[in-house]
Amino acid sequence: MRKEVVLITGANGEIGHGLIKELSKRNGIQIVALDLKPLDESLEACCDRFIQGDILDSMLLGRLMAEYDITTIYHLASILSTKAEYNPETAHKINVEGTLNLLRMGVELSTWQGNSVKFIYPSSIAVYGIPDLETKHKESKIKEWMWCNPITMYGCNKLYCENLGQYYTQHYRQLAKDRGKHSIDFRCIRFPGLISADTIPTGGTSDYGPEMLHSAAKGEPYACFVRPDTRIPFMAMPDAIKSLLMLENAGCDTLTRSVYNITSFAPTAQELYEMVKKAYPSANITFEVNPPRQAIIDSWPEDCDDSAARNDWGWQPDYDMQKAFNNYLLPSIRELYRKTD
Ligand code: AKB
Repeated sequence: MRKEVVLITGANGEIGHGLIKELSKRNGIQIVALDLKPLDESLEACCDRFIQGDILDSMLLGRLMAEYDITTIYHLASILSTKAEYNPETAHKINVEGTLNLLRMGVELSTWQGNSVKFIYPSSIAVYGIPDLETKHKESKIKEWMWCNPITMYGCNKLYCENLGQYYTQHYRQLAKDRGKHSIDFRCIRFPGLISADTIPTGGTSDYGPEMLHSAAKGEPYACFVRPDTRIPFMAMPDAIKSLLMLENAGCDTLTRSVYNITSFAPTAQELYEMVKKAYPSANITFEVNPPRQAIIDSWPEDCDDSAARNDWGWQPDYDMQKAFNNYLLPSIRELYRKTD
């Protein structure tokens, strides 16, 4: 009897940490985790199996298919927006070819298993590319179909993979006579910048939010690389994890689309600074604008319209900015750095 499992790629990343901890609390869910780097110790007990390997390794994916009934794939592995700009072709390989491998794997598994494998994919506000600040201020709550003209390799990759996910769900091998009955069930969330109390992101452009907070907590100086008036949406990690699980559990007939915006709070960098200073009055935070990174952030929306997610699967964040800082980030971060002292 093949074991039913949930596959999580990019297990060591920020979302992976939160998702694995949350999923492992649910009865009867066995997790197979995959990452290029060795699994963080704190996650070991939560996973049924960890495989150190590459999503570009089709032999490895083939072996996983032979061994397990994979009911859901959370494909989290990717190279984020800033890092991707240093080596765009490598980012393309990992973000697009890696995703393609997993989509294909999902379709093959669905055919064998006679059931659609759920493919849960985190996309990003990086898919948007707003042409100028005037438009950014005017279109303050952007809908899913607006301004999809990304200016980063990461944003291009995410937007394209959203389309691939829909293609593999609805039209894969549409002219073939032996087209299988079952394909994947692709579901995607466009995330804002995420702030976690447990991990510090690497390689993103929204990282100034979490970096400002974690540096202050560690007593280290921090130079914020965007202007104080810069505004994009952010979200506390528990809400991001909640949204993935909600979308995964939503009934097919309630979903009117496969790609959803979600949002919770949208502070300026100055407002973030003030929250951090309130918690850590001696924090040494300055603003030193990095023009290319500023341009990336300026191309992302001030906030998103998440009414489709609210209407279709009841999305609602638990944390506004005050609650995110007071009830989640500050208590957990204080605990984290006390432990590492
Ligand atoms: C990044 O900054 O690249 C990510 C994102 C907004 O998707 N955090």
